Parts: sequence; structure tokens; C-alpha cells
Amino acid sequence: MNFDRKMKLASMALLFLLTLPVPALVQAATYGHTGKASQVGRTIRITALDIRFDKIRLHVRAGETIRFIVTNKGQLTHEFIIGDAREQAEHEQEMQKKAGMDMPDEPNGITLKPGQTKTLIWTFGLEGDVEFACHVPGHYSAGMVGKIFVGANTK
Ligand SMILES: [Cu+2]
Repeated sequence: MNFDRKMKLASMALLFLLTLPVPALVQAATYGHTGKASQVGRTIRITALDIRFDKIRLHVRAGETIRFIVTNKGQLTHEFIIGDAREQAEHEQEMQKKAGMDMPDEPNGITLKPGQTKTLIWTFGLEGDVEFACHVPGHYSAGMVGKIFVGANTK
């Protein structure tokens, strides 16, 4: 193979690499990403109380898109944050630093004042254990957390 041909092949290979989709770094979490309303397969209603959620165990499938409708029926502000153990630990630390200031809503979490109802659409990622939790200081350690078991996608 002559040099020119090698160069041509190399540049073609490079062009091919450039056409590959770049993974979305912001939403690369294995526990999922924001879902689209058009892909919602199921709605799960969750009530936040002082100081717990009315559900503590949920079962979903890998890749399933769920519409969570969360209502705060407590007297206190509560959060509903979806994440793996690491994400929850990070959010817990952040909330301790902010000494209980309300966090703005994020792709994987919402803050609810007493009486508020909000919706969060989430597409689950890989099989594994995910949690939903509230990190208003003291709430997570008081048990305001539930497990989401993400099972195999059998569809
Ligand atoms: Cu709470």
C-alpha cells in the first residue's frame, strides 16, 4: 500500500469516528435520564409525608419510562430525587452545605412545598438498584428514601 492510500484510509477512518454519536456526558448516568412524555409507559403516584414517602419499593424495567406524579401532603418541604447510591450521597452532602435552602428542580429531582404536586418523567438505564429520596437536612437519615429495583427489560 502506498503512502497516499494509507493517508486516505486513515482520514476515512477518522471521518467515520467523527460521525459516531458523542455520548451525552451530562446524562450518562447508568440509572437513567430525563424521559419524553411520548415514551411514558406507566404513571406512578407518590405521596411525600412528614417524614417519609408512602411507597418504599418500586419495580421498573431497564429502559422503561415512568411518569412520577409526586404530591407533598406534609407540613414540610420535601424533595423527590432519583439516583444511585453515589448520586444520593452527593446530593445529601450538597444539601448539608446549603443548610436546608430549597434546591431548584433538576433533571433527576424536584422540590415540593407543602401541598404541591409536580411531575418528573424518567427513563431508567441499566439493571440495578436506584433510590428515590429526600435530602432536606435530617430527612434522608430519618428514612425518607425508597428503593427502585430496575429489572431486566423483558419486552
Ligand atoms: Cu423530606
